[in-house]
Amino acid sequence: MMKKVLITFILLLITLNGFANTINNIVVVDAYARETAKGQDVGAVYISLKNKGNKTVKFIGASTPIANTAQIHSMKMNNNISSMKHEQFLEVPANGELKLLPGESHIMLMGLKSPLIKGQTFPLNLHFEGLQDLKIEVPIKSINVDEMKDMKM
Ligand SMILES: [Cu+2]
Repeated sequence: MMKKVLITFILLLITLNGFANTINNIVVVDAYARETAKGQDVGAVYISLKNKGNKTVKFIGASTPIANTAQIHSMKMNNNISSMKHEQFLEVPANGELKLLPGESHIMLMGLKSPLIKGQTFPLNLHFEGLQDLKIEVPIKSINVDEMKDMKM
């Protein structure tokens, strides 16, 4: 019985590793994009990056074949209006985590070549300073329309 549990556990670990997107000590814990409304040519990707190494890593941007550009944006509140700022990089702290969360930061996709449809995925290349790209598939989830409407550059 113990043996079976152990084997199951090992198999589970292998499976999890198979799905984890890891390169150079960087692990993508969670990534998703919001589906886009009709006629909308911008989108947002939210992501959590874990750094398993003991050196800070600079996340410097992303690219995808489905959009003309992808930029790292942070959001700030000013008089109840949220505005976005293009960041040249964000740091993934050593043995820490960088989270791009709704209302805080995101990877902005600009010039979308096709709408983002719930249930589909698209490829995204994550760029890190001095390191190899990390290629992931981003699942598309349904939107909270209000949040997107409030976005202003
Ligand atoms: Cu943005």
